[in-house]
Amino acid sequence: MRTIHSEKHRLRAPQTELSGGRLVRPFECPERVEHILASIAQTGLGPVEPPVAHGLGPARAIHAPDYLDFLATVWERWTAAGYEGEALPTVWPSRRMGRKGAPKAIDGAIGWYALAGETAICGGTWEAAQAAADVAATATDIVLGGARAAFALCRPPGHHAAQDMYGGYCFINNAAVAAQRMRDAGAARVAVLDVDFHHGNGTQAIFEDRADVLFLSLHGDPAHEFPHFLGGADETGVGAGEGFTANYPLPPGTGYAAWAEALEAALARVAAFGADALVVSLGVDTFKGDPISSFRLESADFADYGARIARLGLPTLFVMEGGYAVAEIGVNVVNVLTGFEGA
Ligand code: SP5
Ligand code: ZN
Repeated sequence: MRTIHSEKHRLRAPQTELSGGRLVRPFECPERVEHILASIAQTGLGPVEPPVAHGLGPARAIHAPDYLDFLATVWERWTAAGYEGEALPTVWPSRRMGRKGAPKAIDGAIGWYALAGETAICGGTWEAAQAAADVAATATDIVLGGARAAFALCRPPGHHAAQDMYGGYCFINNAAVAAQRMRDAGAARVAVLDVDFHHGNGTQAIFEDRADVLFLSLHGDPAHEFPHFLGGADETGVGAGEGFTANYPLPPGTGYAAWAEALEAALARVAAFGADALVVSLGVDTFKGDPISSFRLESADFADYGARIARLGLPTLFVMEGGYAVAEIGVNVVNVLTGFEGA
């Protein structure tokens, strides 16, 4: 399997994450990618290639223009305001503060576009996010060109980013870029299967009112887990998209038997939908050793579920999302990909 990867991910190297009331070293760090590349080399998964530059077209197909302008300028505006730390929101347009459109001041604008406050913006974030979108678009084209599968080694991740919201370590929704690109290239029906520990709220928001993209997510129950406000089993789609969103919230401590049961239910939905292609939002924060998550998957389980996904027989794009047990992230990711290839 071919992997697409950009060294520009390193430009996203924040020093801070707001966690439990403290500023800590971010869980979503550049070393994650180095471990994945090492495992790809060690197992001989296949070549690792740079992306083709696509400009902002693929991101514009799913994100709002004012949001992309904000991402492009936030760091410059933050430093121009005289702030010395990384960019973090302190105010939000909360329930009793309804208004339309982002305020002029960067302090207000950053809260307008943030869905969560843990994710610090630093210089280089926008360039890295654009490179990740290029990675997704380039890998999509490999699958559209007839490959059975490809791996988009995106960083920063994307599945929490909505049309006009960043957070949860995400800025451009790489999986949504891929799914939309498949649609635009003529795939009539695309399924996005999100196996990251966290609910893919951004991807759901982008596709919830559409019947051409089926979104399915297995995740920690939002009653307990980030992103807290979305991901319930009762969210099944909106308007024309009713019946084309499927959530599988699972309790803290979920092990592979229960997880795999939910996966089989989701795979049956993909098959019944008659998808022409599959995008997998691949987060391995379901691993038992993940520092911010609560599922109990073992490394061998990742290979098993890669094989189950392969049994759909669909052209498949894997898009990297979360996974914060850095020492094991490479083995867990490559186990999914080799499990898929060996099936
Ligand atoms: C892409 C992705 O996986 N994003 C996840 C973002 C989660 N950020 C907030 C995490 C808060 C977790 N707090 C749990 C502490 C456990 N001791
Ligand atoms: Zn996650």
